[in-house]
Amino acid sequence: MGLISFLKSKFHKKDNQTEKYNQGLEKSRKNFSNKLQNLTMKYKSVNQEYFEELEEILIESDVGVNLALQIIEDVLEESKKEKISDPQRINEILVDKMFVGYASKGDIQNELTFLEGTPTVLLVVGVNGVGKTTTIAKLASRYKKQGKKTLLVAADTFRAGATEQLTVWAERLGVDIITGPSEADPASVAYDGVRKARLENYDFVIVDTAGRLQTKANLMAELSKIKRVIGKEIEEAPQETFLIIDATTGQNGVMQAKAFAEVTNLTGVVITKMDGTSKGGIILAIRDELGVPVRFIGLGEKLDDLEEFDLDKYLYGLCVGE
Ligand SMILES: Nc1nc2c(ncn2[C@@H]2O[C@H](COP(=O)(O)OP(=O)(O)O)[C@@H](O)[C@H]2O)c(=O)[nH]1
Ligand SMILES: [Mg+2]
Repeated sequence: MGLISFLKSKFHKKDNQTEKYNQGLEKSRKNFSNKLQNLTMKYKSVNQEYFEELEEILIESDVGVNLALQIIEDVLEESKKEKISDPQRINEILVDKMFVGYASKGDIQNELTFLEGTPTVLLVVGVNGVGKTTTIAKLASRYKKQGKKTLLVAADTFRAGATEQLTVWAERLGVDIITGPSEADPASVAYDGVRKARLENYDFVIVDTAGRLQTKANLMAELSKIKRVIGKEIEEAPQETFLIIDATTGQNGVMQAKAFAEVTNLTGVVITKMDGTSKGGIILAIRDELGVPVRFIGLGEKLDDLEEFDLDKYLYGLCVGE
């Protein structure tokens, strides 16, 4: 059984476990799956042009050129081996290969892990405007609901209003926050936060950063200083470093991801604003370029519009939906 049929039987219409994904991925689905359907209707049997058009559809969905070429090659190989020329079935193989493209890149791990007695420190990085602060609020809300004693740390002391924005979220969520004076050294605020977390037995600490990407050397210096001071308080911290990428920035987002991956050891990526793009293939591109798992995706501006990344739900939302 191909993946599409499997997903259709896995996600029954009645239960709403894919509702968020289906809604958030609506634009992407309209783009991707309509194009696939049109292509299927245009050709009775597949040929060279069919595969060229298929490759174009993948690239237009921001899957990335390298991965698109690879997926097409895999589909071609299997279709030859199995002697399949029906476009409908070729498209099913395509989705199988998209799955493999993601899954073969390593770990699939999403939820954070918490250990008794040591706070889990999450460092959040990414350029201005991608949705860092919003994602931090969403994560704080999620884990607070799970009973985790959560502390926010406003180490973005660079952008005017950033500390205030995080403070407003902290108040709304009813979680604690550590701030510093404006233009304070981000590392010193981070240090104060992690120290408080250790002394007062917090479970979860989320550190907001400015993520300035003027030069790689600067960024590297700033992030490694923050990491160093955090590590002084809690040896294994930060246990997690998430890069936030705005899906609507397309291949530019992929470039940012590569730049950050070069200067810091990322443990996950969060892709925001999936609801605002028609090019949902960016998840596959990021995974292909970085090998880092996509841990969560943002599907809207509201607090509960953050979902744990699930490859099955994602591919279902992109290709089938409702
Ligand atoms: N539609 C949509 N908007 C989002 C999402 N995540 C963040 N935003 C919006 O993106 C804008 C910038 O977010 P912010 O958290 O301030 O970005 P930061 O500069 O990286 O901290 C805000 O208007 C957010 O509401 C998302 O998943 N979907
Ligand atoms: Mg911010």
